[in-house]
Amino acid sequence: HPRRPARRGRRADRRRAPDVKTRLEDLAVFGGPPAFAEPLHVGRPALGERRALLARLESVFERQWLTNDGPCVRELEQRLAARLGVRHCVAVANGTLGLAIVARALGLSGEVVVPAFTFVATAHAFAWLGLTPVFADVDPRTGTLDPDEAEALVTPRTTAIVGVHLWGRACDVERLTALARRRRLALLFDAAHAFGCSYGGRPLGGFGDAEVFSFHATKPFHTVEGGAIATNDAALAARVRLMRNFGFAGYDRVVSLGINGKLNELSAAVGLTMLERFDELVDINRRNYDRYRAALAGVPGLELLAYDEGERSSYAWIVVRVDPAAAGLDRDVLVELLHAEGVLARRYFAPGCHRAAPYSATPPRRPLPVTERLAAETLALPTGPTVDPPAIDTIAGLLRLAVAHAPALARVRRPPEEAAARR
Ligand code: T4K
Repeated sequence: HPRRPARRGRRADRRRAPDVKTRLEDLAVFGGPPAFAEPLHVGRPALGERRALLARLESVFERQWLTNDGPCVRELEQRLAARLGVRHCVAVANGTLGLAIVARALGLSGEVVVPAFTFVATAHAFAWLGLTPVFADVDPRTGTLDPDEAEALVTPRTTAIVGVHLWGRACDVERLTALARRRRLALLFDAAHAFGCSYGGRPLGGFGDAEVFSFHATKPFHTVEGGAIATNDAALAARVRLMRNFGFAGYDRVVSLGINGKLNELSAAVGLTMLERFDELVDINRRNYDRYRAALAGVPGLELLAYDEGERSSYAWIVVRVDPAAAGLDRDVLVELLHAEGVLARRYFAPGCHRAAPYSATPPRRPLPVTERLAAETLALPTGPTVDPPAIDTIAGLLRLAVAHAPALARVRRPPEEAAARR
């Protein structure tokens, strides 16, 4: 198909979801106007009720107590512990630091088994401490750490197993718990995606030695930057609290190694306000997920990641797996096409961590075929309150149109660097 100039007089209306495109020549990669003039992001932050937030911020400024274990942080920790059903919840500056602090508090050394298919922060948190992340493959069905693969990587130097509740779907907690007990290893969960999700009907947060949440702005519950360490182990919680604040046990008494991992009062105020709206946001995400499911039904080669209806989920991730054999084109062609339309889909999580620096310098100890495939085939689409059902129909329509004309589109693929440079 030749490139056609954008049609005049039909600029996308910002207030109204654009029409579903039905003709190949209307696609932006072929010169048509982008479906969305205002780009749609994956991970667009939501906020709580603005007035409630401003009132909280006002009281923070009135108190002149801006950080260092202030009243908003304490209230947030209590509310989170209650919601997660855990005895201790320690708020931290971000999820990465949370993982690193808990690793230190547990005295980890040597090697830590982590899934290769995750955001790079899972590995970085341990590598930053001089530990060696050893990458294990994941279960093809859930994308989470495969317990057999994890066990095969345990050596005398291994001190911990780290599961990641990818996209809010729980790891095989039962088998990982049994493995950690059998091999006398610490068990941590990177619960960065897992706030508001459950396993066996219990909220994620209370499993293993500790679970670590991220409250980054892109998460459905957030504190702008932030995170929390959740645990039922009182001694571990006490150590983590000390380490979060330079090891201070009193006015001027330092009793352990520590770092600055504190959450500030402004962030905690955002968190308290977000909590009031969290269930409503989950309902919106659920609505969007159902709409995507209906709109993508029957498109060959596109499989929407399913959430377990028997569990609680935040439905915060809309993940599509693109099977190139059945769809006739690959994930990267769809990413290119969507970006041209103003739909800033993400290739979460590509490449696998083992292919990112500094880990790529060392070959993985075992092959990682499932990670390789998932990293090449998964695509995250926008959701949250800024994405409404008609927009979802438009996005799904683009994907449907692309797959229907796969051979013509397979040619639009460009190297990712070139595509990024054009954005
Ligand atoms: N473990 C796992 C499994 C994780 O996924 C993460 C973080 C961590 C550990 C570490 O937790 P933290 O230390 O971050 O608390 C983003 C987030 O920064 C990161 O928190 C998150 N996972 C990861 C999955 O996504 P990037 O590098 O993809 O961010 P960026 O800047 O490309 O933004 C993502 C999208 O969100 C973009 O399309 C733009 C949009 N966005 C972003 C921000 C910050 C907005 O629309 N507004 C905004 O304010 O990492």
